[in-house]
Amino acid sequence: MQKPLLKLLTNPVPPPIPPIWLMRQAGRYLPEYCALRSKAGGFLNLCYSPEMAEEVTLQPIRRYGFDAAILFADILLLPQALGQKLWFDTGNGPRLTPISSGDMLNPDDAAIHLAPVMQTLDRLTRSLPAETTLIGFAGAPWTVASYMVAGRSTPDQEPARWLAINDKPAFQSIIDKLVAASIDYLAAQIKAGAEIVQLFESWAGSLQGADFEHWCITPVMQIIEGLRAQGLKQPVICFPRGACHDMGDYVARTKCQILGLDSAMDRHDICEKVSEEIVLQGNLDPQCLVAGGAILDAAVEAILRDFEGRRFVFNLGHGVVPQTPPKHVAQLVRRVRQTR
Ligand code: 1CP
Repeated sequence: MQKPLLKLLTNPVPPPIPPIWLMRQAGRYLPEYCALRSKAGGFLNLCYSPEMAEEVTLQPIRRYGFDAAILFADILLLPQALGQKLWFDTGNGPRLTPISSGDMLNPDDAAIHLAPVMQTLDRLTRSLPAETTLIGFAGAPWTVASYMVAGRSTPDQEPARWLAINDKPAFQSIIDKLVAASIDYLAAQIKAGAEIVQLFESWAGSLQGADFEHWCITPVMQIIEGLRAQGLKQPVICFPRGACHDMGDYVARTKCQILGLDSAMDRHDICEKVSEEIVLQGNLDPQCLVAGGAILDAAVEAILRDFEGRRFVFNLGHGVVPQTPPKHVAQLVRRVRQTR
């Protein structure tokens, strides 16, 4: 039997039941994740231990039987592999020593640094159920650079926007290093067993017009081109969260195969603008998953109705939030898989 998610990509006819997986399906809403994280003594220890990262990736698959497992890692492991200091302060999210130029990055030891991630994928190819697709990922360069320049999470990516405007060559040198390193990183993930890769552009919403084209579209296009140039044909999911750009143009230029939609994107508009060759993914509001009950059922129903006749992957519009009751996730999966 072909895996449902991979079958969706090769078959032009939409299946009666869409495949389902969730961004951040592993994480703090699961008690078994919290238990292992405290045993590991920190989030990064989890990411760099192939045994524990494998276990955390499998936890939501055991509970819910999702159609895809996403590698347990983080978009900020790549800057760390390029020599930037990274740590996680409990409660405060990621911290890095800020950089202002690509000269401060060194790709020489990146592959050695990231070898445990490849071991996690290799283990997963053997431990996942036969029907589950394995997804690898990286952050898109603009999003990753926004953390590298600010040294932390920022609501509007001001430090990165400032550098991009005031010293464009310096910011370009960071983006160029990230493009090259992301191609190598994703190619290695594919060789280690990832069957699809997702590029997370979580901060697409802070740029528009020519800036969006230059810092969001071009680098993502270069990464996908770089993978194809190596003969790697695995599908790529792009998730440009909050983008105000025309999504028809975005998919045509990046040449992604799957487009991830955030919860604010208008499903009717997207269905009109994006070619039917492109598989859509999304876009349940994670807050509906916190609410559960009739609110959740109605939101799921609306998505199934709006995407009827389209090839799509059921997912959220952003990651599962820590306050989500695990039983609401079970309700969601049951509802999506219930024959209509
Ligand atoms: O246990 C903890 O406290 C750590 C919380 C956590 C987790 C579970 C972080 C820190 N990262 C992750 C895992 C993770 N991150 C995965 C794999 C797990 C899965 O999806 O099931 C993935 C794909 C990511 C990707 C990621 N990391 C993104 C893109 C998606 C998004 O959420 O927009 C981003 C922006 C990050 C940076 C990051 N890492 C961690 C946090 C809390 C953040 C976000 C910081 C911010 O809000 O700006």
